[in-house]
Amino acid sequence: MNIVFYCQGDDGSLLSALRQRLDAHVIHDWSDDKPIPFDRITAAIAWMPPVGFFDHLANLTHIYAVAAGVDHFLKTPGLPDNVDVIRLTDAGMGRQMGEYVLYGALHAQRRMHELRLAQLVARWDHPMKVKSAQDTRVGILGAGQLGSSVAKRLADNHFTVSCWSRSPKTLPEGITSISGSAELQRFVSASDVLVCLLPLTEATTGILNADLFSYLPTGSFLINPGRGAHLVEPDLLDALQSGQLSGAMLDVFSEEPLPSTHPFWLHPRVVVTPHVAAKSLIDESATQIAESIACVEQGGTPAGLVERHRGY
Ligand code: NDP
Ligand code: OXD
Repeated sequence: MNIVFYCQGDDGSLLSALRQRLDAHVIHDWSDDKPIPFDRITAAIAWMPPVGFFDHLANLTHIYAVAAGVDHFLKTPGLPDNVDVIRLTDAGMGRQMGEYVLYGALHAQRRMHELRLAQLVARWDHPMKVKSAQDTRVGILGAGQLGSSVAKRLADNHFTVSCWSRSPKTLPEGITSISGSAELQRFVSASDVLVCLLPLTEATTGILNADLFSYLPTGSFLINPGRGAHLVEPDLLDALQSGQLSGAMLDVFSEEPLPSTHPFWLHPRVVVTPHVAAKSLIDESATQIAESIACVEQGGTPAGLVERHRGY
C-alpha cells in the first residue's frame, strides 16, 4: 500500500517509527522533495496537514490522525467526506492524563490553591478543613478512553468517582456511570471536583458555563484538559470571583498559545498548563497506527474509527 505522511512538528522520529512497523508498505513523506505517486495513495497519516494536502489524493480511503481529539482535524479544509478517519485511542495518553488529573484532584482536595494564597501573604495559621479523598467526589464528564482510565486512577487513590457520558457504561467496581443530558444537573451537583474529558462537538461546545457552574456545590474545583472551547472563560472568572468555584486547573484554552495578557495567567486561583496533559508518544502512536492499518487490511473496524456525523 502507498501511504502519504505529514505530521506537523515531527522531527522524523514518528516517520521512522512508522516505517519500521509498516515495512511492507511505502510511506511517502509529504515534506521531502521526492515525487509522490498521488494516484496510488490510499491512506494518509496526518496531523495539521498543509493547505492543499487532500487536493490530489483522489483515491484516499483512510486517514490516520495522530491525536486523540479530532475536532480540529475534522475541520481541515478539503478533508474528503467519504474517507474513514481513525484517531489515536489512548496510545499512552491514559497514563499521562491519569497523572495530570490525579495531581489536580489532590491539589483541590488538599486545598493547595488556598495554601498558595496564604503563602503569598506569609500567613501560617490557616483555618483549613481538609476532606479525605474518599469524601471528595470527583465527577468526570466523559467516560471514553481517557475518562475511564482517569476514573480508575482516581478510584485507586481513594477518591469517590462518577463519570457522565452519552450512553451508560460498565465501569470498574466503585465507579458510578451516569448518562444522558437529563442527568447532567444531578451529576454536577454531586461533584466537588469536576473534570472535563469530553470531545469537542456541537453538543459539548460551551458546556462549562455559568448555568452548569450554578449546579456545582459551592467552592468546587474545575479541571479542564478537554478542549478550550468547552469552557466559557468569562463565566469561569465570574464563578471564581463569586466563590461558586474555589479554583481551576486548565490545560486547554479557546486561544492557544494562551495570550500573555489573558487574566488566567496571573489569576491566584487558576493553575495554567500549556496543553501538556497527555502527549502523543512516538512508539505507542506508531504501534497503534500500524495495528489499525493491519486491522483495516483484514477487513476489520479499527478501535479509533471516528463517527464523523457525531464528531468523535
Ligand atoms: P472518547 O471518544 O474515547 O470518549 C469521549 C467520551 O465523551 C465518551 O464517553 C462519550 O460518550 C462522551 N461524550 C461525547 N459527547 C457527549 C455528549 N454530548 N454528552 C455526554 N457524553 C458525551 O475520547 P477520549 O477519551 O479519547 O478523549 C477525550 C478528549 O480528551 C479528546 O477529544 C480531546 O479533546 C481531549 N484530549 C486532551 C489532551 C490534552 O493533552 N489536553 C490529550 C488527549 C485528548 P459515549 O461513549 O457514550 O459516546
Ligand atoms: C490530543 C491532544 O487530542 O493532544 O491528542 O490534545
